[in-house]
Amino acid sequence: MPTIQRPEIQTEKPQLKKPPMYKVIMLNDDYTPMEFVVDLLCNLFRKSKDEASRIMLSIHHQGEAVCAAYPKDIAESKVVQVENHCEAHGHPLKCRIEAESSD
Ligand code: TYC
Repeated sequence: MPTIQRPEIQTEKPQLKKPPMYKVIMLNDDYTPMEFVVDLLCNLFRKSKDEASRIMLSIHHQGEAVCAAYPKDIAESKVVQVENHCEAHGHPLKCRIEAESSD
């Protein structure tokens, strides 16, 4: 009788690595209207009006605040979208990205 080789069954879950995340940090300035920043946070970062107002005030008082974190390519494209939108409306608002600590 030939012996049948059973295929090996994988019992452990494959360890999929999460991509490194990058924070999008928005900076304060003296010119961009508060309402414009709140609308931007709602539309580009999908924040509720309450959360957007909280983040906007935090930027206004602390100088900067984290809006969200994404994989690097998405974070970079958010910065471009924010800055293009602001430039198109004549506002100087800037943002930058920063790698999230991995622990
Ligand atoms: N400081 C601005 C003002 O007083 C409001 C503001 C908030 C601007 C957040 C930029 O990222 C910003 N109109």
